[in-house]
Amino acid sequence: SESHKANDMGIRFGSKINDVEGKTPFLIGVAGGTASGKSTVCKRIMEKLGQVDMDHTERQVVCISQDSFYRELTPAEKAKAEKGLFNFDHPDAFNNDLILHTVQDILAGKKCEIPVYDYRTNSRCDNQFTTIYPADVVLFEGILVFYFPEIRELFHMKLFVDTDSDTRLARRVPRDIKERGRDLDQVLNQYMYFVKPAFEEFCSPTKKYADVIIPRGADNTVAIDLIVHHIWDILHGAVSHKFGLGAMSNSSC
Ligand code: UZR
Ligand code: MG
Repeated sequence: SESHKANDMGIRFGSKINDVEGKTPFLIGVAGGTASGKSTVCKRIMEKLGQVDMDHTERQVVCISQDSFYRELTPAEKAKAEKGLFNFDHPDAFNNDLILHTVQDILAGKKCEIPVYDYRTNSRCDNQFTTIYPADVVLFEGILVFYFPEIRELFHMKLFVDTDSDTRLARRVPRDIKERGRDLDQVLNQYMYFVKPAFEEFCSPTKKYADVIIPRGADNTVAIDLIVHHIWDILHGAVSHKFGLGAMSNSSC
């Protein structure tokens, strides 16, 4: 069909990744507070673009998480982390150079290796990496993906998942206990001392950089449908975007 034809720039939706190596993917940043539904929004976008059940070597929409880029802690910081006294919601908790270089590689259409992080030990898994293959669309989600201007300005589209703080806390508590091996006191203390203040200081102010704010998160099917349609149009060259992946040249942006 017409919509599956390659556009002027050679973006072929439905072709193998080997064909897109070296091409700039459409890069989407997804920010928002902890447990706002960032991962779920990304999953929905991937599902709606029809990519989820594909093998990773064929898939053309990939999602990566800022959580994979937590930096190695010093022994003193590790001791603090064990007592719940390390601030994992601060921009300095991440290896931001690695984030920048990885995003630059992704934009260059290169295959990259991403560290694997273990929340139970608050550290990187030794010698474990996830391979990210070149794709047409890359989603990068995390609480602070819009914090540093050098990284922020690399996104072609910026989404902010805006979910009420009480809803986020209500989701965060069972998740930390079940999936991340914490106890209730530790979770609530960490939330009060670090997570909430850091959200207000570092994450919430980045909402102003978003192109689209998604109220309520993944429940907001209308917003997700609109975004997916827009991505689809860009991939098929119906709409231009500022980095010139689209086919139309007479756009105002
Ligand atoms: P999302 N986090 C941990 O709990 N432990 C770690 O070792 C590393 C990170 C938490 C971090 C942040 N904060 O709020 C959350 N704390 O992971 C971000 N405390 O993940 O975006 O999925 O909520
Ligand atoms: Mg997450």
